[in-house]
Amino acid sequence: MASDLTPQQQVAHALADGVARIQAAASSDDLKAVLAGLTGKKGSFVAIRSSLGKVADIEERKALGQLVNEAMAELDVATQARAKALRAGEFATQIEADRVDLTELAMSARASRRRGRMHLVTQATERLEDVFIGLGFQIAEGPEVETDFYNFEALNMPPSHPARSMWDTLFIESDVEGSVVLRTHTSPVQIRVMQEWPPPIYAVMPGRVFRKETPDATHMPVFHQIEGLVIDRGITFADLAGTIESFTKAFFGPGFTSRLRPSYFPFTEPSAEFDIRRPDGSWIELGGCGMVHPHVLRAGGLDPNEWSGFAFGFGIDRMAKERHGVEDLRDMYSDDVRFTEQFS
Ligand code: FA5
Repeated sequence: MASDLTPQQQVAHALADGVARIQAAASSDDLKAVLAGLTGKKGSFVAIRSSLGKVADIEERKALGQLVNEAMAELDVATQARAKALRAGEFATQIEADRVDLTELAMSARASRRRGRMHLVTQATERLEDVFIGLGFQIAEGPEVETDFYNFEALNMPPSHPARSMWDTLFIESDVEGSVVLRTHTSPVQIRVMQEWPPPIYAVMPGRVFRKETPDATHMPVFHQIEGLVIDRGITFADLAGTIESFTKAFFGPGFTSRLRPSYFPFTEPSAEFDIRRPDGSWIELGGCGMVHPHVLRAGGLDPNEWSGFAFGFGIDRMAKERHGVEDLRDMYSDDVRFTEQFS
């Protein structure tokens, strides 16, 4: 500070200098540094304040103190104004930096043409539904958590019936132990449909089923079935065989044929296993079928003397596997989009 200036001039000089530096601050951080310089230990105002002690006249000292305080207040106002302006500018810069150009995104998505694909089982289910709707069937659905009654008892498997062990059942905790299960097959939906729909019935019932099984190339603990149920007057085994053959050709293509092998299911009599023959001559089992057992018709509220019918249950996952030549069922559940993208 030049010593030839009066104290008043020193204050005015420091104030003008401070305001100029505040206004020149280029960022909030810069402003903080400028303030520290002005009001810190080495700042001009600290020097002025300490020199006040040397002013002998009390009134003059008071007036000078007042002047310094006013100058500090002015500096404060200038600081607030500059800080506000800087914040607004910095906010605008931040917004600009964070801006996402959606038109650019949309254009790059279009350019790479990356589109999702439906899961193979979903594709197969929709195709199965289309084929059966084409054959005159309707679609029905039932719950995945079932009672023992629908999953077993109404399907001609009373408690302790040995056929219950054909399915490794997963139980849900309930008041009556063992009375609630994760359905082991879609056959319980047969009973629900018979109870709700007046015959004649031509229905397919796709859905997820659960079994306590270790996954391997052809088995999953959670998989999908499509149940079929036809109830009408005078339905015979020939209708069942004809329906399955028409379905095989419609779903897999003209190079495929089907065969029925005698088998056992408690809810159908007679019962059969349904295999398809691939164009290379090999066979694969896809499901079970048969004529609906009279006990099952009764559990569904129908008179076996008036109505007869057939039912079938196919594994959808295995159908998808066959249709697309997938080696291992577990690959279909790998959740790897590169796998799904191979099939459309
Ligand atoms: C049944 O579940 C009977 N409810 C089918 C039925 C319905 C018979 C109506 C008669 C009348 P099964 O347990 O065989 O049957 O299973 C049917 C099909 O589901 C099998 O042929 C197979 O294609 C498929 N499947 C069975 N277990 C698995 C599994 N762990 N993983 C994937 N698919 C399976």
